Amino acid sequence: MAVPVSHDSKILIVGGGTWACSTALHLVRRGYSNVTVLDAHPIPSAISAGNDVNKIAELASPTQGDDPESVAQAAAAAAADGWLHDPVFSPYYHDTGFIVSGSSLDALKHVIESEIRGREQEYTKLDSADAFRACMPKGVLTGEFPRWKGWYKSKGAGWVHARKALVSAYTEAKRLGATFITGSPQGEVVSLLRNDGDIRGAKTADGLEHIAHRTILAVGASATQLLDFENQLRPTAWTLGHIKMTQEEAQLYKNLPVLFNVEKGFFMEPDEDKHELKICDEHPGYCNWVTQSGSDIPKSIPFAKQQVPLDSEQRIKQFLSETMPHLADRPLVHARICWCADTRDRGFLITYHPSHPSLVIAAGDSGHGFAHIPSIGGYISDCLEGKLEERFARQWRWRPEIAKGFWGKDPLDRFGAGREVMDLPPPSAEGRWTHIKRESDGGT
Ligand code: FSA
Repeated sequence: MAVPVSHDSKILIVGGGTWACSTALHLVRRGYSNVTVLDAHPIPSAISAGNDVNKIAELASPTQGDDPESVAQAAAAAAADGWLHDPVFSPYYHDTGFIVSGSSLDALKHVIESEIRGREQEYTKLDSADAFRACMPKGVLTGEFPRWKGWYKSKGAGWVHARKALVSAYTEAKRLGATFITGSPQGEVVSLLRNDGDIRGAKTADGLEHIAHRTILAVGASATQLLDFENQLRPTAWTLGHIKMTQEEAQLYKNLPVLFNVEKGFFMEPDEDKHELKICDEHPGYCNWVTQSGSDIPKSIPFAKQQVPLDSEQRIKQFLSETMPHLADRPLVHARICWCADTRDRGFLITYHPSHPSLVIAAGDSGHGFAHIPSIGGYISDCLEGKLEERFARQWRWRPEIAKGFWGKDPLDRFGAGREVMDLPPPSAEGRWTHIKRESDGGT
């Protein structure tokens, strides 16, 4: 056993993205006085999935159950509480409503089972193109919505300004005393410090060893590059593109509900600063498979790219042509891939490492981690203190037994793009990526 943790223990957080900043904030709020965050990029990091103009957020109410759905709902309820009541986060939540939809029978069945059943009274059914169009001001949804069926709720869900919420968590954590060492080489972790079977901190690219009582590994999809996760994590990339809107369009598009088709993609209102409309095409994700020596299971290795594969751009255009054809020919002014890390059951992985007693794992966002920024750091802090409620500890445990064999192609309940996890083109295969020119603005 590692020595018990106290408020003056040195806590090292490896990573400075969504979950790391949330954890730093929760720890300093609890009175920890020696919290250090390391990240290779200044915050908000250009490669953090959380560095984004918007993400979908849905409110949820608390529940006591200990089955996977109840645990996920209880965690979502804690996040909702933060979005509604924590001044660090509440300015960034926009309760504009949500449309969830699909086009094929399989996808619609999934939407009903996962989203609608038991909550029918919250939603209005959308059965025709006119019904979709009526959810937004005239002139926004001009498309034909071929074969689309959906459900609309006007409140209790919407979007969050991801980057602003991330920066807000960072700023408050820093104000309350957390130390952030960012940029390369000083913040770039090259390895965890192994000592006597335990992890005692991390080494940065400048050669410094940051020794700590506890190390929290919260580096999102990069986690498998620092530690063997026994096949539990699959780094997977999603894709987004922006188009430029005029001043008048930005006005017309204000406060729109989120429109999400689980097999085509989604959009939210244009961002208020640059008047850009972000569109994501929906699909089971892309991986970058690399064979590993000594293992017959390949590993997906993230790389950064401010472009998307051409087939993704095609799907973005297709989504626009079905919903807002007047925008379908507008060029993308920005695009990027954005990495998440799936677990086999899409539950989080928040636990002490089974054989390194001073190492806390905070991983496995599974594509729905951002919306938890107000609260996830509280659970990670509970884990650090050895008091994570039993039902969360069980669902989020170290669980290689469910991740045996190669599961890397499993779409994991996602739709779109033929329901296949796709291979990313190599970063240098220029002919297979968009060629969007934009001065790097450090953001997304
Ligand atoms: O349901 C949601 O919270 C939308 S998450 C956005 C998204 O792009 C997913 O649509 C995708 O399937 C993946 O999980 C990454 O995140």
